[in-house]
Amino acid sequence: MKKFTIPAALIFIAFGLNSCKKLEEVPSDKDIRMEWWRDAKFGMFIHWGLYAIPAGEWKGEKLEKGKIGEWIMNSLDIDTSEYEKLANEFNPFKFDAKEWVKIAKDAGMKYIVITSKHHDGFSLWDSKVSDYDIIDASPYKRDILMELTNAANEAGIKMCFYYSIMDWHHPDAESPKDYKHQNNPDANWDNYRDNYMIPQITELVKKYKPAVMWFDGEWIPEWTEEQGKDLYKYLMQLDPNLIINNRISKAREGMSGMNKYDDAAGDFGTPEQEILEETSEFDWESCMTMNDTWGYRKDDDNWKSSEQLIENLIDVTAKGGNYLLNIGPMANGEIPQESISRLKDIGDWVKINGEAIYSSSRWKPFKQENIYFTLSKDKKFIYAILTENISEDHIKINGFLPKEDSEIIHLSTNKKVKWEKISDSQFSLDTLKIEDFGVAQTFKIRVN
Ligand code: FHN
Repeated sequence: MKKFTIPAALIFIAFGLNSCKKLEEVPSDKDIRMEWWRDAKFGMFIHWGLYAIPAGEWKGEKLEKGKIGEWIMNSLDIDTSEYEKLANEFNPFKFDAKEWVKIAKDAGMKYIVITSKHHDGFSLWDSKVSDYDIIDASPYKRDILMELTNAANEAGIKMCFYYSIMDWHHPDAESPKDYKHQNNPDANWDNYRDNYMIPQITELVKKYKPAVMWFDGEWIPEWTEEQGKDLYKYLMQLDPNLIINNRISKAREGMSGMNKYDDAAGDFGTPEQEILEETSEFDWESCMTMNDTWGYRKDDDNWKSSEQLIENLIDVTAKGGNYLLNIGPMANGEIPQESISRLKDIGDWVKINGEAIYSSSRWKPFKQENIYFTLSKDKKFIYAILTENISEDHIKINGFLPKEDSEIIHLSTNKKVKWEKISDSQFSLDTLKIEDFGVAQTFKIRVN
């Protein structure tokens, strides 16, 4: 229901006046704030909104191959007055928050980030400053964000919200200089920001207490680093435990997602559809689709294999990042079967090998030929994750030695593995000639 929350806007403006100073936080405080996130490693991204209805096709016209479903309004140049009618049809009668959370949990995901509002401007909760939301504009009239938050809390999964700064629906954010389907030359960005966007974000943080606010759509010229810093500072006052991605600022370096300058607002970098080549000192999370689209497209069948997704998780973890893997549910509330089956495969792998992933940190080097390494939180174990079977019965590992007289355990079989010192920095390890190799095999090596 629409009701302006002026106080939130005023608080934000007040911060804005004396802002630009970076939020003062000592590194150890940041370490405490980030601890659960760094341990989590694996999360579910959910892109869900009105765009799931056209699912890549508008009045018989199909999106080109490779175009993403949630951008249909822009890609097919659909007028706001036409697109917004989709809200009358949004009735996901098969949506089951507990089921979604269970699918994420069984896959080994520790947090969920859902699009509370994507670029199309439609909100998945009952926003007090908007009529363009699930309660006021759709026949469904259920607070999707609250149902997911409750289910996630119950399951011990952290609930997080994506929020698009750019908004193709609000008249004051609809400047034609940004996109051709926008048509308000008198758009008043400050009005949108202070009386709509900030109150919406405030509602989300206060009412649902998300663990992460995941911003996007920051590249438009109306948004500046200064506004990003103001918003970061404001949100940290609202909830000092909140974690915020770097897209609150202007520092993101294209799809590689890391910051192109220092002192930008935000806690972690956001490579998109990419995995960093090397590790980074700055926290990062690689977000990725399972096929080519974020929002559901009925004709997108370019699915990555389960093997590829598991190897991505290993690769990201070994390089010290998090992996945020996307699903694009259908308009009726169902998750595509192709996504469910891949998540099940990943879940099966992490059930056995998860201790090499969760709470681990990176080991240098993170990889030696086809062996990835991670280090346990207590630094007692190095995990060697072999991603390709080898014909020999042993592998040589360089750079460290197992603790004297210790045992190496093969996680899939729980068998003890023979090892032999070759030199002060090299040993060989019996790979057991694994017949049913699967995607990757983990060896747990005691080092301290
Ligand atoms: O434009 C969006 C896109 O639709 C999707 O939400 C991705 C996810 O990271 N981010 C944007 C582009 O950077």
